[in-house]
Order: sequence, then structure tokens, then C-alpha cells
Amino acid sequence: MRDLYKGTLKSKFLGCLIGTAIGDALGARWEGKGMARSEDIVYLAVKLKRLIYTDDTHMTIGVAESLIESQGFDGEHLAQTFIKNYEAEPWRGYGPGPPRIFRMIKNGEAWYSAANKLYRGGSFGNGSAMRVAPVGLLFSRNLEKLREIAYQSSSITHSHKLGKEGAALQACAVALAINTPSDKDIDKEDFLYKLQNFVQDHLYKEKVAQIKELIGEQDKAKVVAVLGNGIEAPRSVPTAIYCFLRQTQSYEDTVIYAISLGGDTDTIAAMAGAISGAYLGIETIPSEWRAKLENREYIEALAENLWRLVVCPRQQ
Ligand code: R7I
Ligand code: MG
Ligand code: MG
Repeated sequence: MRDLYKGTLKSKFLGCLIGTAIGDALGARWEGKGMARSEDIVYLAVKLKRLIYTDDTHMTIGVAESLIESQGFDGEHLAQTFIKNYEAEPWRGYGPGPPRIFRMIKNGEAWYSAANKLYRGGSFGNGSAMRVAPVGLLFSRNLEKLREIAYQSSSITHSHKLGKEGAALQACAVALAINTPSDKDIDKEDFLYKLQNFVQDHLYKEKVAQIKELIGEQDKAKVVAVLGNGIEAPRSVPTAIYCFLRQTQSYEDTVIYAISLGGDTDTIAAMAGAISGAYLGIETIPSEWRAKLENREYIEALAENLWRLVVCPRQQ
């Protein structure tokens, strides 16, 4: 059945969300460790019976659910969706900030101001970039709207400008991947040129320039030293984009390479997997991996509903 829509927009939406979840679930088994050999990650992927995702996917699901139910962005609704999902499954490995913010909102703080109270001016962790893929899907045809909604969706938990900008950059990369047909090669220079023009903060501009210089680099330690593999948005979003651009023709290679860099592996593989899946489509994600993913059908249904919202907004 799947081949009927191979490479179509629907397949790309499915590829993006399933690509996020598989990158997250596989990467989670390596989180916090050092660099790894690709063979070891392949071996781990074969050995695992189930692919269990973490907060990255759990919050991506929340963003998708809220965008669908609200037929677009509604900050209060999204904040309440995050809280509801967190309370149902608090064991998903959330970063330290979001649960504290959820408590503040439950105690009456507004969704748009609670996050400012953390880390003196808001978090620049990668927690808002890791979950932003549905925003990239829904607003891929309007990058200014995409920026606005990425910022707003970030500001619920990550109001530091580097947190918001990281979310916008990741959403833009997903949008560019969606907008490139899967049978057309990605023009890496053009992809980076568009990201460079889109992103506003000078630190990210510098990082995007560094991605270009590092394409083809064999030394993983150098990649990590320059782009990072950390929990902060500026040290992980550009890295994820780099992982995609190194091997645009293979979802599997993209995710394995992302995990092999070590550090915040679930998040970097989730973000790289989102971009790769959005470009290549669901069929290119190994079927053995898809079969092991928990909640796969539910995540696919969300992707399909987001796709419907884009192609026939009034029928939702
Ligand atoms: O960003 P966040 O939701 O965490 C996401 C990570 C991903 O790797 C997930 O897979 C999960 O494991 O957690 O959580 P935050 O608490 O907002 O930010 C994460 C970390 O970034 C914080 O614990 C801080 O170490 C760091 N950080 C900051 N440090 C100093 N000053 C974020 N913002 C600041 C800051 O302003
Ligand atoms: Mg996680
Ligand atoms: Mg992580």
C-alpha cells in the first residue's frame, strides 16, 4: 500500500514524525556516552526488540496533537497538552526545566511568561527545537509564519533567544526538506544559503557557515569540537542539520552518524531524523526499525492529520 504514495507529501510528513521517533528511540540508548563506532550502533539496532522513545518524541506528539486540535497554534492549548502528556508519562526522560515550568503554569502563571523565570531569562536548552518538527511541517510554505510560530511554541518552555532561534532553525530545515522533492538531489549549498538567510542570530549564522566547511570531514572529534553534541540548542541544532547534509540519501546513515557523535544522541538523532525523513519519505526508513517503534500507528495518524490540515484545511 505504502508504495502508492512513495515520495509524496504525505509520505514526507510520515517520514518526518516517524523519523523523529526512531532517531530519538535509538539515540536514547547511547545518550550521554562518548563517540561510538557505526557498527556498534547497527548491532544495537538489530538487538533491540522495541524502540522506546523519550521526551523528544513525547513533546513532538504534544505539538502535533495541539496543532491538529486547534487547527493551528494556540499557546494555552499547547501548554495544557504538554502538561497533560507529562503527567500521564513523566518517566520519558524530560530535561530539568519543563516540569518546573509545568508546575508554574498549573499554579496560575501564564503560558507565555512562566519560562522567563528559569535560568535568568529563559532556557537555551534544545528542548524546544527537538519537538518543533510539526511546526516545520505545517508552515513550510510560509517561512515568516513558521518563524513566528516556532518562537511562540518555544517560549512556553524555552524563552531565551538562543532557544527560540534554535527551534526556528530546526523548523526551517524541516520545511526546506519538505519543499524539496525526494527524487531531486538536495543542493547542499543552496540549502545552507537559505538557512543562513533565514536565521537571525549571529551565533547561528556562524554555525551554519561552519557546517559548510565541515561537509566531508572524516574526523568526528573535529565535528564535535566545532559544532558540539550538547544539550544546548546552539550546540545541537546545527549538528543535526550537519548530520543530515553529510548523507542526504540515507535516513539510516544520517541517524547512525548522529548517534556516533556521542553526547545528546537521542535529541541530535531525533532532529537529524526529522529532516532526513521529511526529505526522503517514510519508505526509506528501514522497515525493521519501523516495526519495532512503540506507538507507531498513533504517530503515523498524527502525521497524516497534519498533512490533511495542509492539503485540505477546511475539511479537518
Ligand atoms: O531543553 P530541555 O527540555 O532538555 C532537553 C534535553 C534533551 O536532551 C532531551 O532528550 C532530555 O534529555 O533533555 O531542558 P532545560 O532544562 O530547559 O535545558 C537543558 C539544560 O540546558 C539545562 O539543564 C542547563 O544545563 C542548560 N541550560 C542553561 N544553562 C545555563 N543557563 C539551558 N538554559 C540555560 C541557561 O540559560
Ligand atoms: Mg530525550
Ligand atoms: Mg536528549
